[in-house]
Amino acid sequence: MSERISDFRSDTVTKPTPEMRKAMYEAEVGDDVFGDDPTVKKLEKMAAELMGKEAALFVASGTMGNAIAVKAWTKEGDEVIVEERSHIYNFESGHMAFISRVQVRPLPSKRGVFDLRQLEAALAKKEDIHFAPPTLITIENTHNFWGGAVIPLTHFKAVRELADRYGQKIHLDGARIFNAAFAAGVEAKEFARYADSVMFCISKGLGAPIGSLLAGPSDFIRKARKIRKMLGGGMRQVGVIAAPGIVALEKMIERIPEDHRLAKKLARGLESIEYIEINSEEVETNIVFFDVTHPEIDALKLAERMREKGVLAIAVGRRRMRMVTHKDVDDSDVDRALEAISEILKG
Ligand code: TLP
Repeated sequence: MSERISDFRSDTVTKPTPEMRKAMYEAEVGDDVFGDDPTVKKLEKMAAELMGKEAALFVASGTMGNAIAVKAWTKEGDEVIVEERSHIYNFESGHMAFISRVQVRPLPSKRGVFDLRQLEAALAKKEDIHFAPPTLITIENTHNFWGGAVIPLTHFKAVRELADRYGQKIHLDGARIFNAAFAAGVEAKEFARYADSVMFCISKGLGAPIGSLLAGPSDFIRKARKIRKMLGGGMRQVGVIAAPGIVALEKMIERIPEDHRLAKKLARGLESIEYIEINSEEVETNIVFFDVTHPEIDALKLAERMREKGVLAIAVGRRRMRMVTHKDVDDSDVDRALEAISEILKG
């Protein structure tokens, strides 16, 4: 096993910068359940402003932010419309059933973009006695399991129009909203304005160690704060973990295009390796999915052999792999990964 590790498993693996560690050390703190932590308040205010919303709430994780949002917008027995590959539906341990007791209706999509006729058909059933009433639509941007795809603003606008026509709320899973914003050449709040609430993560491409922010109208955030408390997420001197989040929002957003450049480079390199199937044109942000078509080496085996060479990636299926770029990998890590993969598949 090699000493140096090139870790492409996720952008969640990023370590806090020295500036973040210093901010943690120096953070002014107070009891946040009493509303006394000035550092948390500052982070929440910054988050609300960035998303163009009235208020925001600091939560432990993206999953917690999404779970609280669903709980706050729905009542048990409601239906929540999600995209079939979405994180909130597939990778959050079923909190919608467990915590909110709602029914989930997954709809297919083209790279995260709903067929609007299908979406309208799902909403139009609302008055029928047979059906669970839909009350919430969730959208994910960028869309993780569509390979970091960017959902265009035009789609947000169209979904908003339908949501308004049928009295629905929209929650945006914006775990990587700044990646979407850079790729689309707009500000993050341009997406958020079509949603009633938005969750975004500071613990991914922005490099903070912990946490996410949930933003929305003041009364929604008041309710969300109460739900967070019920879930055991009311913490005390939280400033020590909010402080690196402030550094993340001030300093790290602007470096995100670098992750996109590296992902593109990785995708183009993979394209020229035999037994790899990928369309590098589809790589829009920092997430790279590809298929392994080797007759003897499947994705699991490839990931294992890569690990022996000090390169980490995730096999997400028998043939499918995911690699994610972030601030703690650079050009030399990408070169090394390409070399390792081509060596393994060659021989
Ligand atoms: N995604 C993680 C894994 O859970 C797959 C990753 O490595 O990509 N929404 C989206 C779109 C996400 O990608 C994630 C995390 C979350 C929500 C949840 O965030 P956390 O991990 O903070 O609970």
